[in-house]
Amino acid sequence: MQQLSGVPFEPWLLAKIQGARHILLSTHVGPDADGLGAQLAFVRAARATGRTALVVNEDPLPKRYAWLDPDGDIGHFDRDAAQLQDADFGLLFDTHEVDRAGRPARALRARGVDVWVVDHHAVKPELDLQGCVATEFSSSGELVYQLLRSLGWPIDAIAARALYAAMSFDTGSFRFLRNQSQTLRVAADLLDTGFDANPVQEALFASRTRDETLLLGRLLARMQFAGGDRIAWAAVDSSIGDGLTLENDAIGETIPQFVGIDGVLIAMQLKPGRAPGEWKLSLRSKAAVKIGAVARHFGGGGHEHAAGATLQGDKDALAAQVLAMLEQALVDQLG
Ligand SMILES: [Mn+2]
Repeated sequence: MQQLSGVPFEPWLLAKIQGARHILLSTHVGPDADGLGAQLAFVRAARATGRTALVVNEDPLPKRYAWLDPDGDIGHFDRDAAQLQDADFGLLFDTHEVDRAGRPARALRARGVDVWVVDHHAVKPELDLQGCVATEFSSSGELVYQLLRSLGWPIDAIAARALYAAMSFDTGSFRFLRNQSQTLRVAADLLDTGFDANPVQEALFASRTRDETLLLGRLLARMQFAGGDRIAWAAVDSSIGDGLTLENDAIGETIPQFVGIDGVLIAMQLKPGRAPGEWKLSLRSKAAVKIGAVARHFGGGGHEHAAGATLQGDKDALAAQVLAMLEQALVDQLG
């Protein structure tokens, strides 16, 4: 049975967090600046109140986010599984799917420890969840800001920088605001703690590596158009990265270049998943079209304008199937 709070947070949610002594945080596989920034801020704040708070994610901290974590607080399962031992409460940030969080959340549940969620993605109704899911929030960073304020826990300059990075990442440098002015007020409050926002913006948005840039060139060369040039797409196997040194989901980082084309309303990428025969579908759309339902049709999720799914089968057949659905979505929504 789901028990989910919105914001303002229900007293039972705040009491549950206040009552925990050893909190273990985790986020989705392929961690991003939103989930990681939210984790770092929460960990610092929890420790300042005398609690033990640790982060153990499925995946290691990506190198490009090392600057976010000056004290080395972000752990990962293969190195830090022993840290799970003392946890009396687990919190999943930036996802509400235990399957997307990998082994840390599963290990806690297997021990009978409660694992609750703090997320801003549209929730899957069939899942048994407790915690907070608030889709009106720009980012998990903004949601965790509100959570820390409601708990009365402190946000120092390092935590504020992490939350600011989380918000900036998920809003594409404060462009995708869901028309909530509150997002900018939170960012302003965070900036007032005194950190320098310029290096944050550069690290997030002006830091593409040489090999990532070469990958982008290869992807743009493979890009095709469909739906009367309103869909830009590419379906690639792992050879796209041959000879390049790339981190997890370097392909996914290029999707804004697809949807950023004038006249294109939907971007679609199909790329190798983690297991053999598995493909990762990524979808983005401009405001005029929603693509969340297409991702959900394939068992995935996300937002209405940024969503994804994991597929099994033949790459080209899957791409054709997805494209047919996207073209239908254009007809259904735009006529
Ligand atoms: Mn997020």
